[in-house]
Amino acid sequence: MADAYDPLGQDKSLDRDCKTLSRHVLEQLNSFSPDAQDLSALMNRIALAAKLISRRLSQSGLVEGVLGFTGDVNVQGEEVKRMDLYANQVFISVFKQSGLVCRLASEEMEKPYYIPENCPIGRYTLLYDPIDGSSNIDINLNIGSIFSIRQQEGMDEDNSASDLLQNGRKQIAAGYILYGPSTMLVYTIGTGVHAFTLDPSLGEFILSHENITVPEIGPVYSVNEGNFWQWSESIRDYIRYVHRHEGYTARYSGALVGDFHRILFQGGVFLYPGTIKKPEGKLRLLYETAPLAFLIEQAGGRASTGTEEILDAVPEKLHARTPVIIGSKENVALVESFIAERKRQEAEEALAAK
Ligand code: AHM
Ligand code: MG
Repeated sequence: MADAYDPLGQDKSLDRDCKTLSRHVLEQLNSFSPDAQDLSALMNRIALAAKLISRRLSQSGLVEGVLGFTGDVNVQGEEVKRMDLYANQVFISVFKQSGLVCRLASEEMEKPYYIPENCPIGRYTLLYDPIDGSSNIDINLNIGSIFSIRQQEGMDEDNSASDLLQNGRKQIAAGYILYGPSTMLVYTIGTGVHAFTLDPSLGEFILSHENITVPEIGPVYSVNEGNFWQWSESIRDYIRYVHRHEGYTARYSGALVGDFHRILFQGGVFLYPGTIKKPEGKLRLLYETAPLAFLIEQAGGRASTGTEEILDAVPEKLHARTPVIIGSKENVALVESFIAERKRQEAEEALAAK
């Protein structure tokens, strides 16, 4: 029906443009309580970090000192890129004086970073991977940032952050930012998974996909097959299976966020299993696999280490790694079935050898 105040019927597109991230969080929680306001403000800050990183990336080929290595090696033993450091610093700067976050922990910092002025009132810890898929930075391919928010449960004198060594079910929010053809922010606060797209003309993330569900099964398997001879026999069995059966296709970009994003929308499975050199795999639990596990469970999928749900895994240290099998329920179960079958065979062989 025509509206005297909206004769051109523009309400719909205006409504869409007003679905910003902070408003969405409050709507999801259906509350204006202090906790809801905090979460909304936290997500707003993360969006600001995303915009700053996105802006720098969009000009990276033209500006001196943005691309390339710093010459340093981080706590993970990996060479640090300039963008890794910049993005790490962006999150710190954005959360300084926020009054919200007392402590940040990231892939690029050996120990958590405290913001003492926030600690009397800051009730949250932010865990993050500032740039995921660093090898893609210098060649202008997709990269991401991953984040996770936990309640701060105490403050250690020794800076060990032992309260963080708890399972992923302690997360109150998690998500990622994908710097692709457009910049997208995908998040959950335990009420489904929602995606926002950055509108550069507005400088705002606008809701683009609400209540995303991952298909029960999908065609994609995403894994670095260059590690084939480094894997256990069970993972090789699975890969041989997908090679010999129709309906599977491989996709691997070298950036977890991009590969995960494809699977979230189209179904399939991403794997980073343990290797001979790295029995726990490459990816870190607290700020890479646990946040994505929270998202995939909220979207109706699964994330497993091969022996337990990722969200149940308890890290032994801040930078603990874990093997990961994540995606559509049926695809994850298929990989697990090969792991279980090998285990059964090994147990039988051990029994026979007695
Ligand atoms: P990064 O956070 O240092 O970039 O490392 C994580 C990345 C993931 O994005 C990606 O899935 C994986 O490492 C790729 O590793 P590989 O080159 O061993 O396949
Ligand atoms: Mg990473």
